[in-house]
Amino acid sequence: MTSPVSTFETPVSSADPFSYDVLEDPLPFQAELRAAGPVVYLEKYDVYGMGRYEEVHAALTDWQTFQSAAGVGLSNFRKEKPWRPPSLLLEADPPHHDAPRAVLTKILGPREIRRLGESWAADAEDLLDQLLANGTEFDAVTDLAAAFPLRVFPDAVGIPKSGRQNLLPYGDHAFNAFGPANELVAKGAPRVAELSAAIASHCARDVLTPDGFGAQIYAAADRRDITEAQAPLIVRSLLTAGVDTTVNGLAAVIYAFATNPTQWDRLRENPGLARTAFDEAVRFESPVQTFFRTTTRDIEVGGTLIREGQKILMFLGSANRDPRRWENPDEFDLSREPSGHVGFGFGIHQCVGQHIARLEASTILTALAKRIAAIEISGPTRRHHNNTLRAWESLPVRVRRA
Ligand code: OVM
Repeated sequence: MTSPVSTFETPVSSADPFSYDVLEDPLPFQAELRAAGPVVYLEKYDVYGMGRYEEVHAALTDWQTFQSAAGVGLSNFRKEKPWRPPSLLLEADPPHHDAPRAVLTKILGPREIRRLGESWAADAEDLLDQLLANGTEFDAVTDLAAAFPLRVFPDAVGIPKSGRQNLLPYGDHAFNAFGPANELVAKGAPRVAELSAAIASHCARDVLTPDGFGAQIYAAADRRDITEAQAPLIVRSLLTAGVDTTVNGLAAVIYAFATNPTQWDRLRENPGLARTAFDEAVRFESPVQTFFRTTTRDIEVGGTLIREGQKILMFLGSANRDPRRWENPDEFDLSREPSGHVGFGFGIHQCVGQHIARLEASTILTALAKRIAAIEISGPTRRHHNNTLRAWESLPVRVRRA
């Protein structure tokens, strides 16, 4: 008998990962993807998909083979003009990537941002005072998950007070733009010029407060760590990547607690679990569901030969629920060790703002855990559809005071 080495055929899927049904609930599609194989050809978009942890993790780690500079969306920057000047971090590879990355790594480092914790704790208390003064029912998306980041993050960057209403719509479009040119992108198109101009106006040296991340980025330009021309684009990265992500990360953790009350009891008994809870929610919901890479050479993955120049869709949310890697992946469980999840990516591009995100989340969760004995969903929940984000439009909740 001959060994059947040449009979392997890459599984093919005709599914659309950016369709209404998948965006409404991606879990059934992700399970099919993982079951089909380590690499699946997604014929609708002529891309390869990876839904299992092992391959997603390996691709994220191998930046030499799986490049970012051709864009981390479906659009191939080698062939198509990007909708905006590419990000100097997200859409770049070494060596160009490294100076901007080093600057942000320092500014957003765990020690560097510690000073923000105290004032953010006061902001969290104040927000909850106002919220609970109006009663015990509210929308956990608008009134909490969006309200808190919008209260603390733009000030931390140091942008002007006016124009902040553009941050969420701009981020929503930026994350849609990583996907195909579907109706979600079309819906955002009419405002692109206006929103891009508004965001760019917040990135200029002279509008930024002297104490924020923005000013620190310009200080790095003054030291020649980066060029003066790079500085505004690095500020833009903070404003693009730092708002919708944390809003949906907070919404994810609040939803997870509202639907898992015994886990809320655990957090209340041990508020030191706030950071773990946030990371577990990032694993569980994966606010950033997907990113693409582009191959720089022919490579074999799981028996499939992928040609140079192919787009690869990495399903971070699917990897984070892969039963090959996680015990009971569909359970939100504070006793788990969630580190190793790929919800912040992995490797050289791993979320540079993750310490900020954890600080925002742990601050608001700690304040909530002190005052709130129970959280429950009090009405119909609504997803917000986005080509990249797993997002919420509305989470009506009722809370019981401690
Ligand atoms: C950026 C950026 C980084 C991460 C995510 C992201 C829109 C953007 O550098 O602009 O999503």
